[in-house]
Amino acid sequence: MTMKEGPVRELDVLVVGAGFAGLYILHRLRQMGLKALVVEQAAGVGGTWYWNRYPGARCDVESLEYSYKFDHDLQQEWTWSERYATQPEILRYLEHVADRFALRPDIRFNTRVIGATFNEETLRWNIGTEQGDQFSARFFVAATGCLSLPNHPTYPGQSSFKGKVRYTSHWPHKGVDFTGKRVAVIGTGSSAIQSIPVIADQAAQLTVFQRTPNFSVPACNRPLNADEVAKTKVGYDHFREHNLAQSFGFNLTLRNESAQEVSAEERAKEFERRWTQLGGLHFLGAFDDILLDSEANGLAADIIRKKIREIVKDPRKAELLQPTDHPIGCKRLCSDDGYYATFNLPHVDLVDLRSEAISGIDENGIHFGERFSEFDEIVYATGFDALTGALLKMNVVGRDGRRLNDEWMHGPHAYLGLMIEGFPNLFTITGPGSPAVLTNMAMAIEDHVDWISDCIQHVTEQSVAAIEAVAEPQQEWMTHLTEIAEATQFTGCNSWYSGSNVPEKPKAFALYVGFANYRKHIADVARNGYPDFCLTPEVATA
Ligand code: NA7
Repeated sequence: MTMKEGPVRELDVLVVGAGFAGLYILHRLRQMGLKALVVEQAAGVGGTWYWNRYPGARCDVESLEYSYKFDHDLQQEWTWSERYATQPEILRYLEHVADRFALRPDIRFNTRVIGATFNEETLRWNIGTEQGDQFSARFFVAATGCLSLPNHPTYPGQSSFKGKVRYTSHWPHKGVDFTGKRVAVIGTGSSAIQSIPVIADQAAQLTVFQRTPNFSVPACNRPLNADEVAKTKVGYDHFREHNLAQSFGFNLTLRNESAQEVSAEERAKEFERRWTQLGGLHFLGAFDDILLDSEANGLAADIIRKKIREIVKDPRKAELLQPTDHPIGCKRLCSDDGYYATFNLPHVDLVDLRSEAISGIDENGIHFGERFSEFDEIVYATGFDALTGALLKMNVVGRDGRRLNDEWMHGPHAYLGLMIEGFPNLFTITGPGSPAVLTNMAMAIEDHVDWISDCIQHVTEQSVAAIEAVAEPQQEWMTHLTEIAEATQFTGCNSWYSGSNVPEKPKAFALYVGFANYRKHIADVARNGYPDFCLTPEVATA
């Protein structure tokens, strides 16, 4: 990036992103008396919850868990209305947090970072924005989110389409009324599975274009009653500690037994309880080997395949909806509200893109296989360039002119998912190399923010000018992480977890499986004074 001439604003810390991560770290840094600024490309706070406003959007982690714990009063004052919060409610919560802690004056909205270069003489980051701002910051924090850069497929003739084009990841703020419309939805991941039943309610005709059938379980969402909320609030600290000690940082209601060691009746009973009462991700907690052992995984997958056959009346659709090419949980398990039953509606159709690929889009509709259908609206629910996409979009250049995009050409390498060798004083919140999306993100973010803030405090107190990850421990960390992942079911499919949903992106699974072990490990690293990091002392001035 060529920096424009003009005034440079000096900061202690520049943070990119005003979602869960950016808001909390801004609060922490200000408490530490540092001069910090958040730069956010959206017009408001919320991160992923600002953009993903598609109908039916909800979090798949329970609302009492998917919220900050750092402030006792905030935790006590805020009351969630449903077991799984909707996007509008989560966004209201984050707006409330921004106001409650008066964060907005230190957030620069509608501003996108397009370049960040480490200056080896000053040991500071020079950061430039599309809007022409220039910053010089001692620390640079990427709170850019794991699911922020959309993945949009391209088709011949796409731009000639005369109808409306929608993206679940950038949904219009005023909503969309599909009443009487002929609608195409491309994709069958979480966003599609949540929005399809709602769109089908309105549309005159809905055609779902499916590349890979997905596993989905009823969310079993419901309003929260005052008693259960009060009970959780009374013991909130204990509730949080218990959940943080779980492998994924939230309560999966894990049954500590193998799926293969119980009787067929007992197994069926447990799965049925998960399907009808606990719902969503809790299905994976039915037995403790579902995500570890392919036989156990197959038993869980068979239940869902059977459910699909029972629910979907048309045998052709029921067959097409069967997920058969990947283990359950390998792609993130979807939580739905009537997804499979939607295909019983006479105006809802399903197209299998593996046998009838989209060959082009013209002004009136979509050509697929030997067929053509007219549409008024096309909805792309095609996911994200996850985990690395937003980071790499910032054109980050570290020591010795090393470009992050080159360093990660074959997949991301980072130490603890917090720092990257060659990029001093750059911190990533829930970056590749950490458990990130394999957790309750709200808790993973808080842990990382606390770790990073404490690290900044430590190096400042020790008169350290720069802290950097070191190549060998970083390599060992990535090897360790891969060994753990390969002993699970997570590496057995094409998913956004491994980048294989995006054409040309290197396939690499860079998530640490095991949140409880991970957080203990990073806490030990901090407690032991950051061994395995390279600390450059400040040069004394006369
Ligand atoms: P996902 O889960 O990545 O789903 C995207 C869907 O779009 C998935 O079914 C993809 O099929 C499909 N897709 C992607 N590219 C194409 C093309 N080119 N043609 C047809 N279909 C395509 O993203 P979501 O937004 O639904 O959910 C992301 C996460 O957000 C979710 O897990 C929650 O944690 C919240 P594929 O499976 O790749 O064959």
